[in-house]
Amino acid sequence: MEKYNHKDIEKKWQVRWKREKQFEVKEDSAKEKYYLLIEFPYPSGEGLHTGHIRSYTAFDVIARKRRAEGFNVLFPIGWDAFGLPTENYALKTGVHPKEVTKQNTDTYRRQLQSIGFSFDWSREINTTDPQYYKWTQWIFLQLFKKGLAYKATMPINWCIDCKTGLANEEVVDEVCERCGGPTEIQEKEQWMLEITKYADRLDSDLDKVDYWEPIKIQQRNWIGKSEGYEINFGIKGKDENIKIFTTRPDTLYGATYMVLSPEHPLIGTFKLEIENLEEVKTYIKNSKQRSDIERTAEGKEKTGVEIKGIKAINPANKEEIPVFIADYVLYHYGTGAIMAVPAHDERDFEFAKKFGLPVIEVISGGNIQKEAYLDEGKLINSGKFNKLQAQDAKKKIAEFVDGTMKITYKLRDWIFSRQRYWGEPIPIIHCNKCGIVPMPEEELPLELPDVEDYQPTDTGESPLANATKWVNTTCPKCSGSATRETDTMPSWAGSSWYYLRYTDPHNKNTLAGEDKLKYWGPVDWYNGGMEHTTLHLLYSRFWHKFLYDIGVVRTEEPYKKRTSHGLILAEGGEKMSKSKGNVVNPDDVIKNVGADTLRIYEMFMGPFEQPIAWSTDNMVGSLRFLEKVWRIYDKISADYSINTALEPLLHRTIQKVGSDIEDLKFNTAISALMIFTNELEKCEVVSQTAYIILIRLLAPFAPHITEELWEKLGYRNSVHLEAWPTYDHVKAREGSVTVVIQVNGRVRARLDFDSEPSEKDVKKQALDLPNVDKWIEKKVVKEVIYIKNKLINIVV
Ligand code: ANZ
Ligand code: ZN
Repeated sequence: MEKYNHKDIEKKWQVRWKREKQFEVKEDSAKEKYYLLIEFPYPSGEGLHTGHIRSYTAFDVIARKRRAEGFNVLFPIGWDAFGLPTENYALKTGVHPKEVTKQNTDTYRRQLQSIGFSFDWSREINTTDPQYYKWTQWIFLQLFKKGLAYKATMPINWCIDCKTGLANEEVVDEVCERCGGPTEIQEKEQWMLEITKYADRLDSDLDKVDYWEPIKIQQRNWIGKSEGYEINFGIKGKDENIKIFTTRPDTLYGATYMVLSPEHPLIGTFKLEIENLEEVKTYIKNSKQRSDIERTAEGKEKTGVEIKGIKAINPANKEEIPVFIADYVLYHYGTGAIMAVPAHDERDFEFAKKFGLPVIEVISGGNIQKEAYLDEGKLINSGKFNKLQAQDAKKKIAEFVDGTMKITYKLRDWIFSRQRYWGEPIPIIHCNKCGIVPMPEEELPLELPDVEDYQPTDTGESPLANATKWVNTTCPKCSGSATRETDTMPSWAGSSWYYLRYTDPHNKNTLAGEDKLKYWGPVDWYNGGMEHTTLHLLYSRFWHKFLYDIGVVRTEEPYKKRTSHGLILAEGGEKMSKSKGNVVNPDDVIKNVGADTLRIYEMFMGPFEQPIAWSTDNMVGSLRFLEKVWRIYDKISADYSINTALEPLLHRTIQKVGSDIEDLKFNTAISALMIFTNELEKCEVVSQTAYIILIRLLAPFAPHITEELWEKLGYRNSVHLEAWPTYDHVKAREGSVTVVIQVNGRVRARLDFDSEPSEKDVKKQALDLPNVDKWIEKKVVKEVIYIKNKLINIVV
């Protein structure tokens, strides 16, 4: 046979699959559906990243396996195309963002097609298409009508370079997530979405979904549910109270001072009584420039000012305690005020040391001379509550001082305005007479006007404000003259519901037909970047729950299962970046070694969930593997009786490749295929049956070469329409050995070996097992008795 020529083969099949619309799907009630989703890419100017290819290949493998298992598989793709990078690039080059987006999506489409992904291209969507964002705007209007979208003046994070407001989630380590530039706090009128209304469900419904554990943990931490009590502290000589939120009412007798956040309204109320008002005011002014993250950073030097002339009363022991303002207390958490217990809280401890405040130990067990004691223990110095366990004292002390149980969340409302051009216009009209008026739904989409100048402004207004013709309109209510909202939506808007549109992408009457949503929903498996856990994933769960509440979707959660992939780094382990010149261009790789080799290499390079560095040297191994598979074709024979010795390995390979794919262990699945291929290569002739199985198992990973070989084998149908191979449990275990492991004659574990193990191997592996180690612990191993292929007894 001729040499393996990836270029011709890949071209040939890509053309044919497209012509035959092989991966387009329709609803089919006779078949069970499976909806697989990968995060749609942001079409950047750099083109497709090797990292995209890693996760897309992985899920293309799963999509192909599911089809082979008989499912009706929806595996769509589209473009998340609004956003700052495109706009910034457009500003730099003078090309309109619309044109930039078109160029970029064309490149991405060509690149994705050159890798042979089995996407249903007839369902391609683009968030910047007015026919798409019509429905993004429609959802916004529903949120507005239910009171979940509101306008408020808020101190927000402002990116100085991008000249736009950012959500809290978009500021990472004090810099703008998009441009890496500095951010500051500015007071701005903003559209907000009340995601906090859903905080409780977003937290508790995590119990109902199958998300990878680190993803659940990260979401839970971000939502930050906290159960505690609100307790009132009196103010000496006044009727007012200071309400605090605490999770530790058991430490109430140790509260030696109080702290108000600088924004706390009580400071205004007591203006006349405060003896050092100037000092207090200066402190408040300075704290405005610090973000919440900065203010609460661990180990940050504590600052604050005592409010002189005001004293609070500890409700437990009626003692007078001083009141401070300090920026380590946040206004938007709890009640914006705390009781400070330096003996048992680290921040309070640091603050008390600095300001020479008393530290009273109320939970025994620590060394409060040195540090705050955070753990459990018995109460001391706490009047009639002494000797109680801290846990048990919580409720009792809270009740004693009339505290009320309270659940708070760290989650804040979603800042939904951006002062930039390249986003969905917010469909709201401002009328002098009627106020804020929603646009009539029939008039959607509200298209982005084609302006000449979309440069961000220095006034903090969106560039749309200059599009006078577009801005000036009439009020839908009173027909008087009115103006349009000029802020646009953040790029997280379009991605919050895109998975719904894929089910019915061309629908003109609704965001997706009810029957389609019913058939395809919910997404069965969704994979994406860990960096999207607190942004996109949380936002889209929120929108989905809202759509559920208004009867648009039928499930409470959008995604049944969620996993994440590791990043691909440049050779040497650094991040790939244009400025470092270390970006691997997939086009070059495909030209040199082919898409199938690229796919195999990216699946083989390392554990899927871990970051891994690119290595062009290692990629050659993947090419050699495919060449080997190709060459074995010349050895096949129709004789079924040969290679019987390989039968157990064949069944084990089917078993392992199948289960490894489900566990996202693509690297070990490929290594199993390599082992099997090497064994076939050693045979002088290879039975067609064995070869066919190899091709079918390899097909999801390397779709082109396997399709070509399939055709050569004489099949008319695509290999990708074949059923997934099955295996025989008994045969898979043939020749394998199970050794029972005893410690002092008691069975503690078992070890499985594919073939007869050496005595040394058994001993080593047995002693390494945690369940065996536990029984040996620090005892001396006196004797190890081994009965070949059956049993090992460790005597201690
Ligand atoms: C007294 C106390 C004693 C506290 C102690 C802790 C330990 P989580 O679990 O994160 O909800 N706190 C309350 N409101 C705050 C605010 N606006 N800014 C900064 N800190 C605030 O933390 C709850 C605890 O954080 C509360 O319980 C309060 O300090 C503090 F030994 O009250 B604690
Ligand atoms: Zn009006």
